[in-house]
Amino acid sequence: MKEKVAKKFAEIFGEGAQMFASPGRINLIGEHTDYNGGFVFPGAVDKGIVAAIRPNGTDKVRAYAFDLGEQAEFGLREEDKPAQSWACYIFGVVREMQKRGVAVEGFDTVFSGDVPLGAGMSSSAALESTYAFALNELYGGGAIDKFELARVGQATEHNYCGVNCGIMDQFASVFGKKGHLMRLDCRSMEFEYFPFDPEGYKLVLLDSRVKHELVGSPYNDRRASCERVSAVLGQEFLRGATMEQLDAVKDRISDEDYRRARYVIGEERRVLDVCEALERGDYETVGKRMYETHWGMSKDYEVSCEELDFLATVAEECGVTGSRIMGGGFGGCTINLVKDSLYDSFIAEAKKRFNEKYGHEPMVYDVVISDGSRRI
Ligand code: GAF
Repeated sequence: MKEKVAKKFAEIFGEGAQMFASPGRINLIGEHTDYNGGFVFPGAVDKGIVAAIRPNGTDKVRAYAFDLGEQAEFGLREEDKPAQSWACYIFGVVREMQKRGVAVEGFDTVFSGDVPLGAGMSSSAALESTYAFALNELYGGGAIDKFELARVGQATEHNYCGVNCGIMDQFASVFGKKGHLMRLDCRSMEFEYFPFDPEGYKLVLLDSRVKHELVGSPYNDRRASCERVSAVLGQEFLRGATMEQLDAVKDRISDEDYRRARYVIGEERRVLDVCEALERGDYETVGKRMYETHWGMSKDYEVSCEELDFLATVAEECGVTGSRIMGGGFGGCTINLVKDSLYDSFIAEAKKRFNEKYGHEPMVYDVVISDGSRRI
């Protein structure tokens, strides 16, 4: 990708670009817990965004999205928000860096990516992290720390893209480390790297290639449910709440909000269980918790869909150790923890049965845990 992007930049804008990259992410477990102040357990992957960038001496950004074949031009002030949604990510990062005192000036840029879109692997966080990292290097003397760079991406989503996301995706993209997952406490922001190389197992993603755009903004609605329940419990976050506390306020909240909170409280426990299980090499427990997460996300949190429930069911029937929907939901991938010996037969069976039912095969991505944002 680097050569391709550099070549395109030279063609459109000339020589002298600097190159940056940031990855997408997987998440082993801990879904919809980040904005509840809870734990997440992501890792960066070997798929991401690569950008070429060079200051152009004007007060305009000229950006070319290689994969779309589209160009956008926009200014650096709040009122200059571009029309194209992809360009809003770059614009948002520019604005958020400025708010943090970085004197961003006009630049030319070309970017390309290989994070599958709509797969729940955070292509948008990869894009944000790439530009946050690059602008920090080019205009900020590298002074903004990595957590703040992750917050720049998150604030971009909130303020310029309409998604009230948590910090997991941008954190994973910026902090990723080859061969390691990261357990992040989204309340204290403390985190730990966990070496991850389960002997005898593989992590593989099955991408249903469906994206269900639900009416309105379902992600923000889920977050709002959690915030309503926290308020009734008198807590800042759902993190730390118990099932007993939730049951005690059951008649003061809607049934829907009750089920949302029940999922989140259960998920907090599952992440910690998985970390403990990993430390003793107990992959059976890891896998069990993954299935529990899947069905919690499907029945209580209601962010799954028929196709992903089907993939998780096929996995279970094939004897796969763990399988669940990954990411925000409403389509995308399952993440599967599969014994090496089962891998080939599971993939063949899942492809065949999914194709019979939905008329296309899922895409298969082997997970390679890789490094975070960097200059390349
Ligand atoms: C999306 C969001 F961007 C994350 O912050 C996180 O909430 C995730 O959904 C669900 O765990 O990827």
